[in-house]
Amino acid sequence: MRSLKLLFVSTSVGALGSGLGGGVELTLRNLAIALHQRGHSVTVVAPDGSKLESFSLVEIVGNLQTTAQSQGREAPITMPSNPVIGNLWSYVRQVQSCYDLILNFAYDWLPFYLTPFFTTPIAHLVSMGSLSDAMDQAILDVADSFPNTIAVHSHAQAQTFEMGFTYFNLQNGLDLSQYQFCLEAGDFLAWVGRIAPEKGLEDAVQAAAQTGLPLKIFGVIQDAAYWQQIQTDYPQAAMEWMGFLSTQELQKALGPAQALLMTPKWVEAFGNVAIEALACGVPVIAYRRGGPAEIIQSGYSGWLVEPDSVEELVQAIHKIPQISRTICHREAEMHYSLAALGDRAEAWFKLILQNEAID
Ligand code: HBI
Repeated sequence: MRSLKLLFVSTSVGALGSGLGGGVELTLRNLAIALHQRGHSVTVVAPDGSKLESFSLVEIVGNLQTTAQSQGREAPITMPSNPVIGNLWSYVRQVQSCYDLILNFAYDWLPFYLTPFFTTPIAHLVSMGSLSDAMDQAILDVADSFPNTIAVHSHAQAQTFEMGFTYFNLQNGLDLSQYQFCLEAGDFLAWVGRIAPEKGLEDAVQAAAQTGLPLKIFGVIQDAAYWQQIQTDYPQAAMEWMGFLSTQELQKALGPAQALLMTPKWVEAFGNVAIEALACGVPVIAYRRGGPAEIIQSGYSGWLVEPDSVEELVQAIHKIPQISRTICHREAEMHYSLAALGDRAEAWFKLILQNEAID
């Protein structure tokens, strides 16, 4: 495939490196690295204050968007005065002819609405499941008019958009060179994620307590009241909050875990923490729900259990010795490396640009 000139347009809820952009920041960086490694040129345009090592970054001023997941299904389409999302796409329109393909990472109405007005093709990586009727319709309109230009991270995420549309399942990927394979297991269980109700931490605490294994908890305390309630409800549980660690520190502390517990109450679009655990050789025990259920092969790289069943979590914890940590590590290498992500991204771009000579 010939070298493409790619323009990445970042999420609109925060500057890159601020953490406000959540999983999308990691995805954007990993995709840029994967595609750069294959000889494509990547330019990133993002809100003012963004940081992204070793890529040309264009910073755009303006007021950030309100996070889509904090709105309701009937939420109207809104933008603040001097919206950064509007300024981002005004810049993109001016420079579009310098690029072969534009990749949108924002979960906002404007980029989807503007798609037919652009001459350079726009590919959209949808970062979350269905959240509002307005966004569903905007995504559907683009999927209908521009086949293959919508990508998601899992089939489960795509299925949350009831109306159904053709999509490309990009899944996700990590820079595995940052994760150390840890063959010997220690004597604790792990849980990683934002400490918030949709992540179901209370189930992991109950399950761990029933097995007598301590639970190490990693992640930002997003909902302090929720965290306080868990400590009040389960005073006997051997659990320890390890803080919100950098990738380097997280993988070091996570490596010796007997297993990672994933207890999502909502449909996780993907579940990056599942592939971080596999990369370290840590089996994953997860509810059969959302992205993690498409990453973990039950009995092979971990165990998938009936959603919301603490009892089945406990049974799976007793079956951890049946899982090979070497196989967990190899699963990450095979499907979730930057090379694997780059393969999928190129296949997606080929589908979009198939009418143009890019081979
Ligand atoms: N909300 N309005 C809006 N726009 C985004 O781009 C967006 C968001 N919420 C979350 C989000 N992006 C990212 O954190 C994804 O990683 C989920």
